[in-house]
Amino acid sequence: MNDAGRRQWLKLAASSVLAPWTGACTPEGGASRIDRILGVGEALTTSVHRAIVPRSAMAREFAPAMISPDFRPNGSTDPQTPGYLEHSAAGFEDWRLRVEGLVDRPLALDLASLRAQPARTQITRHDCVEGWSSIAKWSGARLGPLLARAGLRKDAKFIVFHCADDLDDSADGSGLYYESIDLVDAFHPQTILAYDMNDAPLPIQHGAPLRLRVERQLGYKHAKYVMRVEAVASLDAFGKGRGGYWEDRGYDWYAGV
Ligand SMILES: Nc1nc2c(c(=O)[nH]1)N[C@H]1C(S)=C(S)[C@@H](COP(=O)(O)O)O[C@H]1N2
Ligand SMILES: [Mo]
Repeated sequence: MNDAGRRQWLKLAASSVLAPWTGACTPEGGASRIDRILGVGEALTTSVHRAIVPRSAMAREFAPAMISPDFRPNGSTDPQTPGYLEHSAAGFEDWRLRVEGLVDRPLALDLASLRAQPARTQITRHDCVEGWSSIAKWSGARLGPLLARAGLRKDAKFIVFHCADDLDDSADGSGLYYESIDLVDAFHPQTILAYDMNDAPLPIQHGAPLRLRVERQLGYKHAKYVMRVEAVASLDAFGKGRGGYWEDRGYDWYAGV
């Protein structure tokens, strides 16, 4: 396809696929993944998604009345690793978020310092790959300014989130949840490390004391129980090298909604 042709196609795709897709999606539970509509493999899905929905676009935000009365907890809801149990028993008083890897100034921030960072509050819909959705209000530190404060280096390409929960109760840490995003998502204004849910401190079942919100992607990207944020040049060194706990077990790394 030549350039004019591609532009034509994108216009067509945007008007025939995207318009009804964004306009008609029900507030809860609607099939909103463009790749589901197109029904194609990951490589094409990712490029099509990125081509017709600019990655800088904002995820839809909702009115307070739309907040789900019972937001469904999923995956780990009560981590049992010894370090986590100590922190939760102490009300996360000595807990610190570490920001490290390819940064000039590694950080170790307690919750009070995180609350003093540039923040954002947003009411968004969480879409789980299993087919359910819930809406909540999230407040947290914006990831972009945090990385800038840490002096993110030019060779950093991905941000890895290391979590406290081990889904396999593994002895060697191979079952620890982790996730990763690229810098486009890391610096997106709606990408936050959330400490509040619906105006109250994040409950344990939803990821206390801190969880990622990366609103342009599916639920499993939203790492709960985040202990450490690591800037890296490659994802090869983690798990099976696919960029996340579920990715290592077959899920797509880019999970656009
Ligand atoms: N650390 C960690 N993060 C996680 C999970 C998990 O099991 N452990 N599950 C993921 C999945 S599949 C979903 S749908 C959401 C669920 O978030 P919720 O419990 O707030 O609904 O968290 C995601 N983040
Ligand atoms: Mo999920």
